[in-house]
Amino acid sequence: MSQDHRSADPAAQEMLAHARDLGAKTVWDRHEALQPLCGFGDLGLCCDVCYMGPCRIDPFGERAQVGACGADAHLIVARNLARAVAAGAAAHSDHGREVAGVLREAGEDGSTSGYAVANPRKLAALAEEWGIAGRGRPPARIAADLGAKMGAQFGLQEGPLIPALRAPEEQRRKWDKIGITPRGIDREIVELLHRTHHGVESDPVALLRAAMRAALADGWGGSMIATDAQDVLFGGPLAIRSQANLGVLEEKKVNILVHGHEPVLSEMIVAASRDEDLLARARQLGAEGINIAGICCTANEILMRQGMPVAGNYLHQELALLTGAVDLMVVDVQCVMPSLPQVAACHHTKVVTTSHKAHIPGAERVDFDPRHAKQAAREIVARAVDAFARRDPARVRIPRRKMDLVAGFTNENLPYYLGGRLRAGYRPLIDAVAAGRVRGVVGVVGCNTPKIAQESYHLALVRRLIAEDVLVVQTGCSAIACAKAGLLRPEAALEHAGPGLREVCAAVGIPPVLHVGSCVDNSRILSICVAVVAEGGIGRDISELPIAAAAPEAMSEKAITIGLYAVASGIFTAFLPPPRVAGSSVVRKYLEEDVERETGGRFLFTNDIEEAARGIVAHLDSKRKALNLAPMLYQGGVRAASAAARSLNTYIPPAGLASLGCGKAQERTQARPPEE
Ligand code: MSK
Repeated sequence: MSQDHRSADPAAQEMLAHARDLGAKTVWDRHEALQPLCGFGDLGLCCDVCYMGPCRIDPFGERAQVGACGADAHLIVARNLARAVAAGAAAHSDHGREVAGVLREAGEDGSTSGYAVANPRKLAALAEEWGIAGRGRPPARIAADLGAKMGAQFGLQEGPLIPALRAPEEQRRKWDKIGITPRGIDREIVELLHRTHHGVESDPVALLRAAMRAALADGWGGSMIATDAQDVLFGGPLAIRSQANLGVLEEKKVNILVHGHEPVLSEMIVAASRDEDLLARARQLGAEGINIAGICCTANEILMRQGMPVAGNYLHQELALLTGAVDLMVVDVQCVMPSLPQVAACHHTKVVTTSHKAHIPGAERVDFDPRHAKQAAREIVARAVDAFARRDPARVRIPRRKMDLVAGFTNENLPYYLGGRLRAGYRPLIDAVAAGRVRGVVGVVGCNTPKIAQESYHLALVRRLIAEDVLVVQTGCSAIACAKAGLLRPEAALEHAGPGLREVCAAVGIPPVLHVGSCVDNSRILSICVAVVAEGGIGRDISELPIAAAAPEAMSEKAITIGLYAVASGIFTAFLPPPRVAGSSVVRKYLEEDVERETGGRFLFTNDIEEAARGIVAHLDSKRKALNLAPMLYQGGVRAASAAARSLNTYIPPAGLASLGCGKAQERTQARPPEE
């Protein structure tokens, strides 16, 4: 049976067919077994905040219109969304806190095993920004002070976060006006959760503003701190070549997959895999070497800085284990499926958890303490080498699919790639936008979900945008999707880009799709916006720029938080599938319309990728018009891309969402939540 309704990636399709032969269950099987999904939950209309319920609101007005406490549909939907935002912000920000702690310890007394300052230039720039004495002091001491000060931002009770002061003045004025200037990250998350407790905040719009404040504390706080601290510890990325897809697994080598999010672990495993004694042991057991590849955002972290290959994104995590070629998968936090040990049991593969925050029954355990990082990393690599000896070569099946890519772009290095060493800056890009060669810049980010054929929306949207002369910047699993499809190669400009974007990419030698990192590195996209505003010429504020964002296959609470901080930062954001907001006209109207008057940004919620693409292009054109920029130089070359987008539009929305018109193409038929 064809698997193309599950994934657009031929490697995934091959492994899904193999999964059936092995009798293995994957996320797609589990998702199908859950159909039909709960219609109340899908609409956001189920409330389990207190123990009088769970209460469910009838979207058709025939039965209960309020919960036991009196909360109506709008409050329930807003509360559910706010709780998702708090969880998403907590995940990113806790990651930032960990890295800030490692940075502090790396400098304090040298007790942190194996970590040191790799990027003194960025450290010096940050020290100046954060008010830390730098001149004449050893980098380690500066790092210790910076790490301590970054850590203190999490508990900051009053006053704006230091990194949030990077936002353009006009944007900060808007935040002040509606009271969403972010304070300490922990404080914002705790306050938001307090306000969602039974009997506290009863105004859905006030709650959504509080959610924006917590989201801003993530984007301009926790995530930005994570990115900065990681760059200091592990080095600022530079454009780098690598490869992506399951074909990066090597038949004759020990294969270790690193999966999760925090590079504190994965960087050390890469280092341990180069230790001569471990390599010698691998050779003794018949392996030709040790191959490290990544899944999800850990993949992005070691790709950006070390050029390590990427095995896949979120929906690839189980498929990679089914190859029988993975000797060990080591995971830390976030986006790690609890099913991994069961899938790994099809072969000899070990799954190892490492974080004190994340245990998986059935997995092996190596406690990872950054103070003894190298020791733990060596232990993990040694276990993988031993597992290789138990691999059955006859059961190995690696899809022969891998694709070249270029990654490693950042807000710091992009000016050099655009303008060269002597003319570094965003001016060439700004001039290209002003002259109508480039329509605008769009960040396409986020996850995969079994609700949508894997990658189909990412690829349809990105191909469509670059054909419309839009420069695309990417993070997370979306970047991996485009990497696997070849869109991160410079040649992709010749194959897919519109004529204006093609000229610019050819002139400066960049791909039309720029990979800027992991989920926390969405902060790099904010920083690019800040730099473009500062350089001047196409808008005095983020909301005036011809830019937009999209999360075409969103799955996690983090994605919702990222979307909300993008909107709060003045960015038009297409979000598919929509979060659970369809049950409240008030919540949808605020997030899709009214919020634009307050922050300059807004959401487009839709299930239709073609509608998202049209909305984004129309938004860019409206911003160009408002700025009085030149008309686009070339208007052709987009029809084929549009047709490709339509052919990949395979998402079938749940009945509940369809009924309330969430997305354009749905009909008001067969739309009832399941009977009680
Ligand atoms: S890993 S949050 S599935 S992008 Fe950052 Fe991918 Fe989404 Fe996780």
